[in-house]
Amino acid sequence: MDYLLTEEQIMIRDLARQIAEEKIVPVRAELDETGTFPHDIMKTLAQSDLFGLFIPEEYGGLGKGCLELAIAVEELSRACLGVSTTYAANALGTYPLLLFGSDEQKKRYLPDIAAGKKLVAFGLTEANAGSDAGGIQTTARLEGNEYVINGTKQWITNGGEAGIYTIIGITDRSKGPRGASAFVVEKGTPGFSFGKKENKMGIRASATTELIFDNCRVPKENIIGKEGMGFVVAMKTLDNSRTGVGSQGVGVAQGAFEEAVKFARQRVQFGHPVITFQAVQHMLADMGTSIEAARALVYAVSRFIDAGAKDVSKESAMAKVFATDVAMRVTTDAVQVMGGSGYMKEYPVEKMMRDAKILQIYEGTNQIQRNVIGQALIKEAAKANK
Ligand code: COS
Repeated sequence: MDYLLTEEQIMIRDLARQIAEEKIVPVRAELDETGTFPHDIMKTLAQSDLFGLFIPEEYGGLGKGCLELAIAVEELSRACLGVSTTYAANALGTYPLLLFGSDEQKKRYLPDIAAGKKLVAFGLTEANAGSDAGGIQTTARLEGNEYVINGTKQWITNGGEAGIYTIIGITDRSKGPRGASAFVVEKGTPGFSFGKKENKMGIRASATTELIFDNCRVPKENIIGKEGMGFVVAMKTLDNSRTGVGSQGVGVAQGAFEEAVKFARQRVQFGHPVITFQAVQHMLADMGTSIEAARALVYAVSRFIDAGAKDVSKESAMAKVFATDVAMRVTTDAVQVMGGSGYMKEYPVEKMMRDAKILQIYEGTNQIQRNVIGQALIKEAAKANK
């Protein structure tokens, strides 16, 4: 379908696609097998200015929006979700600074992020605070001119690899979620270390670690926004980034779909290529249709955000839940269309199916997304009744 992309957006798509095909496809199986972080690919993305896409020009970026980011993420995801997770988590970690950072913080951090010199990670999740994001235990206590941070963050994408971390800690426990605050912490700060690297089912090229804060002192200027705004910083960050997870879903589904079509044209059974059988055609028809619907929703919500919409919780949750459920279904069906071959590591779809699963879990499970949508519908209905 023609999404009426501008010439610039088409250029971004083509550039990301070229990098994906030339640099990612040849190594994705090995990165997956060995769980190796894609340093060289990150360098290529940096040299191509793709880290600066969504960062304002005044801070060294290209000043583009959510749609351009979605287009780039989709293309990288079409090749390898492990690589695209590393890239997309960088945007997730940067949003707190972009949305709530002071001009000073932006000047200090954004140019290096835009240049790809430093990766970013976002630290909200903890052992006992996943879906229940308000339940975090990490504390940040003000002592003189410094905050002293204590606690452990869990399952943090880009942990250990990133130079900059935006994290949420409790500054006033008595206030519940309103007692949380956001901070920026640099790698190398005394008292800040990393736990074990997780051994994951999928997205194995991406790094996932604990962040351990043991009396880690940061200047009080490292607070993002004001004390007590941490929960809102986290939620608004996720509101912006969840469409990006949707675009990961579109990309991996597209990659798996193309593999399934290619295979079905070549594989002969009962004297005919299996694509000539209606049973296979119907599966492919459903896969292609749902990918197009997911892409249309992700692009529409991205454009809505880029147009300056203020409250996008419901729409971004819709894009995330729809496109990632499509990704799981399509990658599973791609394995099915390819039968025994699809199940073997010789073909990329078994990896795509393993990779796709995380999309229904991270940045808020798909059950949480449905809660967010449900709460928004209740609010809208109450408003309409007034
Ligand atoms: N934007 C601004 N404020 C928001 C918000 C949003 N999108 N969502 C919630 N808030 C505010 C609420 O208005 C409320 O503020 P007040 O106490 O001032 O009224 C506060 O935050 C708490 O909201 P709520 O009562 O809805 O919180 P719950 O404890 O019920 O938890 C959340 C609901 C939103 C935390 C849950 O649905 C969620 O998103 N969980 C998933 C978290 C996640 O994505 N984890 C992945 C980690 S990062 S990869």
